[in-house]
Amino acid sequence: MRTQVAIIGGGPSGLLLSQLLHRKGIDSIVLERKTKDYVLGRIRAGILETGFVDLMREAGVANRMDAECIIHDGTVISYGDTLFGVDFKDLTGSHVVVYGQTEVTRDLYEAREAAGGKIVFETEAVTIHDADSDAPHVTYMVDGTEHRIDCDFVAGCDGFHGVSRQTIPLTVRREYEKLYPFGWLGILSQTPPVHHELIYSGSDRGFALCSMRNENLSRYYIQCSLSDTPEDWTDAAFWTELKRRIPEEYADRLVTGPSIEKSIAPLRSFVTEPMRWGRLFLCGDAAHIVPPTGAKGLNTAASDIHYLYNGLLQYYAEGDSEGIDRYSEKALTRIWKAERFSWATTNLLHRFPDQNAFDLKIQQADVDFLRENREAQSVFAQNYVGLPY
Ligand code: RFL
Ligand code: PHB
Repeated sequence: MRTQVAIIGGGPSGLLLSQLLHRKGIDSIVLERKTKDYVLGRIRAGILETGFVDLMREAGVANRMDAECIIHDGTVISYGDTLFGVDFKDLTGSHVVVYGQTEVTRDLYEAREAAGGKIVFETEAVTIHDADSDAPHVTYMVDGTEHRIDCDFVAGCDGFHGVSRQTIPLTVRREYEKLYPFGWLGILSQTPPVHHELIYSGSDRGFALCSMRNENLSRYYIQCSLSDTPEDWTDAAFWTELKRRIPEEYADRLVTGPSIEKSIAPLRSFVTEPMRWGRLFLCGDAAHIVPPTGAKGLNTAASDIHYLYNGLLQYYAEGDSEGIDRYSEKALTRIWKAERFSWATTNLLHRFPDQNAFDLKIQQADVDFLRENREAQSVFAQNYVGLPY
């Protein structure tokens, strides 16, 4: 088989790239290790920056999102007895939207299938060959048979545990990582959200987040121990702990119900450099991970796709490789700022096992400064709604 761009990974990064390229007449094949149902069953991000929304529009897949998404003009931050709102609209003129990653992925799959796009599921042993030459190719197995795709470029959109990043030799690759000594336990429940905005709450029992997917679907998280498993937490124990970590006025009106999904994610900051090796480009979680506190995971994936898509367009339409040559540099410049914001917001609101009384006073002072200072709120809001591409 031959295609212009071989895309490893059928998550949001890979599908979005494939759909954008298709609209410009550039051919791609997506290889996905799992089944479509498995990919759609993963409950992950819920907050989209306007840059992501614009890309979905450019990809021609925004109709349902435009009809069903919820615009958020601000958020609530709470820390101990301190409670305040950050007004994104007032501070930046912009906003974010609530539309789940599951829905984004579903819309992208529907569009690719409607356009006859080639997506191969349940691929095994995907291997990228000769990425540092002018003629790369990818081999993979399905049902015990080996297949080969010859291509111009390979987009590594295969997430943190994929093969693409590992293809870049260790002599070239440099990795930066920070692990946090806790995870997030998340549940999804068919209950109305406790508040019309998200509530980010630091408490002496640890962090909690009240989020949502729609007016009758809530997503809540609590900071948990890395050794915890979802089975350790009954729904009742989760609700009790959540109520202890959020301001009383919200705890009193929280509507609880059975969880329809419960999972734990460890928190990690990670960046690999460079994001390009020859004709292989890394995008999204394959290249970088942020702790979810800043809602930046999926949004940084989208900015990578923006840079790569425009670079490939420039290459195919004008024969100019400037965009793809500068892909890694452009993507990383934006990513490191999202890494900084996600790290800082995590530090601001979580309890760390080794925090002493001094550290807690500093945390409170940081929160107080943010509450009192419009410029500080403006910096927070600019980062939250998304820095320009
Ligand atoms: P994905 O979504 O991981 O998709 C990668 C796809 O590649 C496939 N794959 C392979 N396919 C073929 N061959 C191989 N060898 C392959 N290896 C892997 C995988 O099956 C998968 O389908 O990466 P992508 O597209 O870059 O998208 C990134 C986002 O998914 C990610 O940044 C966010 O979901 C991060 N994230 C969250 N972000 C937020 O902003 N808010 C959240 O609440 C939030 N929760 C989460 C998250 C990430 C999680 N992970 C990765 C463990 C919760 C979790 C549990
Ligand atoms: C979510 O709704 O899943 C969500 C929202 C905001 C975050 C992280 C996760 O910062």
